[in-house]
Amino acid sequence: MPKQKVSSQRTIQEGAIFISDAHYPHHGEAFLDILQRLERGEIQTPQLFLMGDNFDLLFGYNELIQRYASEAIRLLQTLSQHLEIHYFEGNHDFCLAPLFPHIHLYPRKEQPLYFQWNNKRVGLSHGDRYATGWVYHLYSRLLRNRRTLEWLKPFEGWIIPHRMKRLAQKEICHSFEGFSQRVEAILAEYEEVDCVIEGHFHQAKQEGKYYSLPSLACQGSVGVIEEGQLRFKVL
Ligand SMILES: [Mn+2]
Repeated sequence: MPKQKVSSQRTIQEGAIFISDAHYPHHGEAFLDILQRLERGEIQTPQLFLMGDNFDLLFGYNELIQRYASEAIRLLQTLSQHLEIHYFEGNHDFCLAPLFPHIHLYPRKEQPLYFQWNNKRVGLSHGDRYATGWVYHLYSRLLRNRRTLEWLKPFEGWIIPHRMKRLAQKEICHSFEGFSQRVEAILAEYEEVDCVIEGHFHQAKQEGKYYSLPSLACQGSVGVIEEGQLRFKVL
């Protein structure tokens, strides 16, 4: 099947839903629940934005890792055949192209993307790209590489269950000291934007033109475009 066309030339539409940092399958069932309700038609939207870290650990070129979230993966594969889905890969979910041929996937190195929203220019990315050091950049590039993932495969029976167990126990919901300064540094990286929408920080707050999306795992809420506003709400 040919890749679904972006119907709207990178335009954010009324009713669009932004889900970020669900960290599924750990930290609750809300992500799977929303996908199931979308499939049953109980939740309707013209567009779904998955803003990264929706899975606590998921990457392509590996079958074992998919077993931890097989139903959510299957639902996304089915939904994406008729629903416009944009997926900004995060630091926990990357190299997803082999899994989701019908989703518009944006790896870290392609972020940010710029979308139109009413007459505004909006910068979007997962949020781990800016104001981080070179060690993190190098680590990210090495890990998000097909060869690295294939090279790790013989060790997967040990590495993946161990990582999953550690991640399940990790405390992921924190308040952020000095968040305003961080926001200033991030905004400086975007070109001529009216606003920026990111996940990653789990803050569920707006600071000027910067929206830090709620984490579905932490606040239990998502972003929804209602009456031209980005609102945070529980679905
Ligand atoms: Mn993240």
